[in-house]
Amino acid sequence: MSDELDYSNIETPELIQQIHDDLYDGLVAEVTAAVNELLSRKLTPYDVLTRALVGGMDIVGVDFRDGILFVPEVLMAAKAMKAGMVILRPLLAETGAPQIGTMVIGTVKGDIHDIGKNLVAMMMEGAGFKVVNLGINNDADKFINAIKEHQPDIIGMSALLTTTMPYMDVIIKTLKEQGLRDKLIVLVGGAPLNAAFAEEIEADAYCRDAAVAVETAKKLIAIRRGNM
Ligand code: B1M
Repeated sequence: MSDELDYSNIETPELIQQIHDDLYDGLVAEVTAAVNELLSRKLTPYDVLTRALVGGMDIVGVDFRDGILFVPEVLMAAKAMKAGMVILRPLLAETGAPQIGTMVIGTVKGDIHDIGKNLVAMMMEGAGFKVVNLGINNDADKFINAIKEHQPDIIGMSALLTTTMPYMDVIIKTLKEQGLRDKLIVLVGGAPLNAAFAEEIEADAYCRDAAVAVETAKKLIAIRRGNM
C-alpha cells in the first residue's frame, strides 16, 4: 500500500531511478508514492512527467522492442504510468492560463496506444486549450462528428504503429472532401512519424512530443488569428 512506502530518505536522482524500475515492474502503489514524494520536493509536475515517467517508459519501450518484455508486462507498466499521470493531470492543467482555443485529439483507427496522446491532451489543457479527447481507435467519421459538434481550432491525431499512421492520410482526405480541412489546424504525432510524413499527408505540422505540440499549437493559432 502506498501509505506504507516511505521514499523520504532516497535522494532525488535515485528516486527517479526507482520510478523507472517500479514502472518497469508495473508497481502502481510504488509509482504513485514516489511521484507524490518528488512533487513534495518541489520538482515541477512537468519535470516529474518527463524525467521520471516518460524516462521510465522509454526503457520499457526498448526492452519491448528487443523481446525482453511482452504485452502483459508492458500493459502493467502502462497502468503504473497512468497512475502517475492521474496525479500530474490536475497540476499540469492548473496554470490558470486563459482559454486559447479548442483541440479535438484522438488515436487513429486500428491503434490502441494512448499514453502519449493523453500526455499531449494534458499538456494542452495546461496551456489553456479546451481539449476534447476522443480516446483510441478513431475512424474518420468519429473525427468528423466531433469536429461538427465541438467546432475546434485544431485536430490532433496520434499513431504509434507504422501500420496505422497511413490512416491519418485517410482522415485528412475525408476532411478535404467535407470542406472542413481549411478551417482547421491539423497536428500529427507519434513515435514512427516524422516531419516528411506530415508534409506528405498535408498536415500542418508534426509534433515530436507534447511540449512541441503545445508550442506548435500556440504558434499556428497566433498566425491564423493574425497575431504574428
Ligand atoms: Co505497443 N508498440 N504494441 N503497446 N508499444 C510500440 C509502439 C512499438 C514501437 C514497440 C517496439 O516494438 N519497440 C511497436 C510498434 C512498431 C512499429 O509499428 N514501428 C509496438 C507494437 C508492435 C505493438 C503491438 C502490435 C504488439 C503486439 O500485439 N504484438 C500492439 C498493437 C496494438 C494496437 O495498437 N492495435 C501493441 C500494444 C501495446 C500495449 C497495449 C501493450 C501498450 C499500450 C498501452 C497504452 O497505450 N494504453 C504498448 C506500449 C506501452 C508500447 C510502447 C512500449 C510505449 C508507448 C508509449 O506509451 N510511450 C511502444 C514503444 C515506444 O514507443 N518506445 C510500443 C510513451 C509515450 C509518452 O510516448 O507514445 O511516443 P509516445 O508519445 C509521445 C510522442 O510520440 C508525441 O508526444 C508524446 C508525449 O511526448 N505524440 C504526439 C504522440 N501522439 C501525439 C499526438 C500529437 C502530438 C504529439 O497530436 C498533435
